Amino acid sequence: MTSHYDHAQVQEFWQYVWERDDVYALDEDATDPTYVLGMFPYTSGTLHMGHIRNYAITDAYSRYRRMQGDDVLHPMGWDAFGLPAENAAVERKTDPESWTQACIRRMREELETMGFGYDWFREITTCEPEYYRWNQWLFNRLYEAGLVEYEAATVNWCPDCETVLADAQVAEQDDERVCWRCETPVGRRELDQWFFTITDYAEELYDGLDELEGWPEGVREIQRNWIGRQEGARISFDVSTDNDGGESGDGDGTIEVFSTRPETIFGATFLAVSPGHDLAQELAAEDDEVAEYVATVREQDPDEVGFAGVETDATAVHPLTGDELPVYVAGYVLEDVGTGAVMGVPGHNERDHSFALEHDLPIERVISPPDETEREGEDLIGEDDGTGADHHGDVDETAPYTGEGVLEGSDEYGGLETTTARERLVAAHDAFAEDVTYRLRDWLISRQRYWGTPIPVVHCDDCGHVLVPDEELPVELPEFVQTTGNPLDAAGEWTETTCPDCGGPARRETDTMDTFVDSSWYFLRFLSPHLEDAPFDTDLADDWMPIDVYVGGDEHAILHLLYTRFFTRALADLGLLERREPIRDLMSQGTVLYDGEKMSSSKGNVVAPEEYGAETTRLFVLSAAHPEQDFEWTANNVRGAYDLQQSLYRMATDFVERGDARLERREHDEYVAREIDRTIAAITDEYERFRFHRAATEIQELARLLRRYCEYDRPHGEIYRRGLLTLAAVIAPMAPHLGEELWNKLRGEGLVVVADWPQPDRDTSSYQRERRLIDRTLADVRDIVDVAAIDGPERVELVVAQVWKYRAAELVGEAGAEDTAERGVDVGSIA
Ligand code: ANZ
Ligand code: ZN
Repeated sequence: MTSHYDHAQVQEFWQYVWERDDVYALDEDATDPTYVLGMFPYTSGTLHMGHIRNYAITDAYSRYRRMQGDDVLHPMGWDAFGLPAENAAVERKTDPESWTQACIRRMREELETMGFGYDWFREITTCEPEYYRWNQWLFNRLYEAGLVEYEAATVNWCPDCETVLADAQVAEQDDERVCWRCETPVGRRELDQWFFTITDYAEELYDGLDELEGWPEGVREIQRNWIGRQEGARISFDVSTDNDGGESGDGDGTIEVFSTRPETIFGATFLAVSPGHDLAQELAAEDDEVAEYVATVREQDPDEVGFAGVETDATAVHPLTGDELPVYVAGYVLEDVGTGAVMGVPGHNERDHSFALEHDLPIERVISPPDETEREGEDLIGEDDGTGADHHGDVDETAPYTGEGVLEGSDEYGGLETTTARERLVAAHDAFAEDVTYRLRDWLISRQRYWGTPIPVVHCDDCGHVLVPDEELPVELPEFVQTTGNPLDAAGEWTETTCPDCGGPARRETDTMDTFVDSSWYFLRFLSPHLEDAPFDTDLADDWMPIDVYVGGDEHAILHLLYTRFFTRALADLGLLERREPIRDLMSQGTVLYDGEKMSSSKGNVVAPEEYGAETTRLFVLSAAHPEQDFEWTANNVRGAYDLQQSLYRMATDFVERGDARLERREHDEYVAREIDRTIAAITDEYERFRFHRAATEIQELARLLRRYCEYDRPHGEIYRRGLLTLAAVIAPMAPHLGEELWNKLRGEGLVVVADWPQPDRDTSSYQRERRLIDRTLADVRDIVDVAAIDGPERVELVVAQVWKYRAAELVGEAGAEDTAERGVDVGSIA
């Protein structure tokens, strides 16, 4: 009698059958399929444990939904462009295309070995022209909609390789930033770069987060912080740039600053504009010192800028006091934040304070902490430093006070709370306008690399930059050549082209797109993967979107998940989509740990899944913890998953081969029948909530019960068979090969993958309650036995009394019963 489950053979057989019967293909006429998606993998060569866990989750859930009768969309594809492939190719003396395709072959085989059920007809690969042409087509649409900008931006530059370096290509060496290739210190350079103006959507993207109820609050909060909504006001200052006798010194006008604390205005002692501000440019044209400073800052690393700056000939007029304030150009003021200009309030802002110290500017306190105002006559400045500095106005080197409080030395606003003063000032003065700004920056999509989507633009001396017309797409990548800089710059023939507008000679854009562009809309391509005249089918998208469940690592909380939201909204505004949010439920899976560290190939601690067989790995990763929890990979627990399979297989084999069953009913049969129904109800509930680990526990318990059932007496044939079939069905989403094998043994026909999800034969709600009561009683008994063993029998009476009181309270207050059941009795505190 062979009752050993030979996983390799079983896996291969059922994988063949699933493919033959095309069981994962989605019916094209489905009206509203359940869309279950795992973040598609970057084609790095092999799957790691994070991938396996990710895809085990989506696979189990999609199989469960299919058995519940849903149409299910569960596709897979490859995030195939990117710098690592270019590096790998250079290292292995091949080209990125061959390397990537080899990775895809290997990874696809691994996915198939694991038995993940994908609709492979929908497979997409982002590095193939039939995919990336749509990146280019979408670029054109975004461009036409005004969402693309071409602007100078500062980039890392290696003077030796004469190339732009991505941040990831800049290495840290003895506190210096050096080129990863030649170790030359890296400089900065201004280059024209392509941007998507995601900032146009900042407000929407921020507000929309409130409605994403199916997203973890943590991810929403990370996005909120990233978008960085700031309420405040714009304040206008009259500025005069008249310098004595200057010929072109008639550039009078106003500067607007943005401040989150407009009520600190009485403490403003200077104005500062960023080196990129119009006023700085204007002044630089006349003032060598300013020009020199502007030029140095531009070449500096952001962390070198510090609080240097240059005073200009311009002066600003304080809108409330009429005082004249000096105007500086300062690198700490960022060009693309707020208005690119600030009022300097050194008494209450850290950066302004540092600047004031460096340039000997007055530091004034105009806000005091709420509790200090009462203490009449006391020194109100800063944390008391014992210098005895008196009332505001004096230079004081203590830290600025950045909190809320009460205004002082602020004319008629003195004595008001900061929040009140803020509102009144903004309402009362024309120079103030309420404003909201966002910290979010535009999305720089230019990469000076080869392995990405060519940006579909041509540069013409006469016409400027011109879009490549849709009918000429895709602009395909030329053959790969290995050079120091961007291989596309070296592709002479490829770069030379003609201008689509005037027909004159022109140069192709050699920047490629950030690979995050590829992943910003791939979930839409899965709907109609072979469509030839559009990136996706709008009608289908309206029917099938959103993604019902999206599972992936939380390292994507910002970039990827923000870009997908941006793209979806932009596409909706282009009329290509109705929905404005792409993802209903989001799940961030936890990390798989090994000896306390993240299991990763870079740490060399990845346990290759094939070592254990697909089923063991799948069962283990799902049963170890809730999908959102981290867990430790341990040989023991892996063994547990393996043993469960063997045991279920043996039970089914023994039953089928011996058929040693009873026909007439006995008393205890009813209990077993009820337990089967109860288990079905409980497991259904766990699957609905992604609690595969608890479903696995239920499975184990039912299996144990059925084994005892057989040991006690010959089992009732029908009941026992129903128990085994139930196990086959409910384990199938997690362990599909085993599920098929058991199903087939017991029924001799049909596939569990397309079977109906089991239903209880009766109302199980009362069994659930009974079961909980039994569990609790058992737990109590166990605790009491422990106490007896440790503290001796004399404590038992006390503990029993406490437990009784606790349970009685629970029965009375029904509402809290569920929680307390999970917490159990803390015997430690009782004893
Ligand atoms: C005056 C002021 C007084 C400010 C005060 C703050 C406190 P945080 O600091 O992150 O909350 N700001 C505005 N535009 C800027 C730019 N382009 N570059 C650098 N800093 C800029 O951000 C809000 C504050 O950042 C703004 O409010 C402004 O300084 C500064 F007691 O204005 B505040
Ligand atoms: Zn032209």
